[in-house]
Amino acid sequence: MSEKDLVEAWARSGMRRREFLALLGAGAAGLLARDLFAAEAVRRRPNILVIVADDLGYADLGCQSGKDILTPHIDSLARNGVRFTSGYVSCPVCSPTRAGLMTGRYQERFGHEFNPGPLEPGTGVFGLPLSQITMADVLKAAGYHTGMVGKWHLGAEPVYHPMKRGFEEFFGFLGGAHSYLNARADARNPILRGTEPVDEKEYLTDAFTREAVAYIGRHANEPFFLYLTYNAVHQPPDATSKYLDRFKTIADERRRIYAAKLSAMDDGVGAVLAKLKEAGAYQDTLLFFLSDNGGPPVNGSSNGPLRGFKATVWEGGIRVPFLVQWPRRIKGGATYDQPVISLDIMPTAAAVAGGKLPTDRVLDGVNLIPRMTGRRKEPPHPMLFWRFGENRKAVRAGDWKLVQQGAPPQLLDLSKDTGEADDLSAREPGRAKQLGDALAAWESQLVPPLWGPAGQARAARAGRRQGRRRRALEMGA
Ligand SMILES: [Ca+2]
Repeated sequence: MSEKDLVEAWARSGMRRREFLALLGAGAAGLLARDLFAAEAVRRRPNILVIVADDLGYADLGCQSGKDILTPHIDSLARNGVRFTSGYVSCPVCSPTRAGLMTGRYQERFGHEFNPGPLEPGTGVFGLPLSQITMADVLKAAGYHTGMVGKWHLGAEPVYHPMKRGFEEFFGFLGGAHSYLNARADARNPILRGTEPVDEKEYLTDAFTREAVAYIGRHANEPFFLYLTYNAVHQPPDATSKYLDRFKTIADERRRIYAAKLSAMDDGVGAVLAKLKEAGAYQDTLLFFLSDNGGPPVNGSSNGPLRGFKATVWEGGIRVPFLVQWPRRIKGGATYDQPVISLDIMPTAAAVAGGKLPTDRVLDGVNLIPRMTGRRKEPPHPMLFWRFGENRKAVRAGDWKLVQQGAPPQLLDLSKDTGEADDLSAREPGRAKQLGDALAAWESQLVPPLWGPAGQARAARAGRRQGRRRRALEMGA
């Protein structure tokens, strides 16, 4: 029996694959059918596209109840995918969240607790420790092409470059922020193609979109992983008239510039989706969209009903827009209310890619696909934890959350108190203690931070550069 005959016989049978294989048994035809089905499964593995926005508020997208900024393309991800209403990141600031996302692990397990601070290549030893296996490592090993466009913020030294951490292509910058209008404004933090500085002329958000679209064009015929990390809508407040002119009705200047920056990113997501469709890859792309932390007051963002903002462990710092679509497999237009976290992205991607996750270390994320299809009903995470220094810690278990934000712990019932206004710790001391004990047990698994908060790091740089460099390299090796 030829391959063609076998496929036609299966199509005529109307059977499930498993039934068809059972009918064929262990003979030559059965073996051939097994090989064919396995090969097709490999060929049809979805592309993986992770789009990270920077400092985007919880309530600024149309699909998140935003009113004054139209975001039709990002909203389409909610319409055609799943919107997670309690989607969290593992830190309220940029770099640690990205370290967790890239590894599927609470970043405090390996000391990546704080931002590296202002970028100073040649002086900093900060970076995602080399002991850590990245999502790009795993997907590359599974046969995916791996590319990155955008902000890295996981180390500026050559040893931490994205192309040393599993990515085969890179276009973007290594630091934590960048001018959108003048690529040469920051000579120490250039726009790079691979490792070479380029003289970028376009508005940076548009440039990242251009590069992402080109990447998809180059790699649509193989399974690919694209990590597209816009620095929009992070500071500085740079926007062009093309986008500003859309928001003449917004009187507040800060909000108007923010709207323009967000609108540029929304156009970018639209261009990426259009390219996926043009390349015939739209149905078979698993796409994540999220912000790396909550909106900060300085950029004009809004976290809506949530308390707090970037750099706090109130909901406004850690609960973010979190959208996932996979048209081939996941029914669109759904919302999912159980808490999930950015740490889930790597295990989910590895599961659909047939990638091998490391087994010699604790992973904290879980595969979200069975939750999205409804096959598994239990909450993905009985508890979620946060630590951002000694004064900012939190734990969420079901609807309950214990928050220690520079003050004695407060106990909150998120089912009734989205805005975290009503401290119930005096009324429910037993529950508060239980959550506090769980937090302490989790903390006992963590290591001390590899570096301090940015201000301390700057001070330390002057006096203890050599010692710290040795220590960080030792711990990272
Ligand atoms: Ca950020």
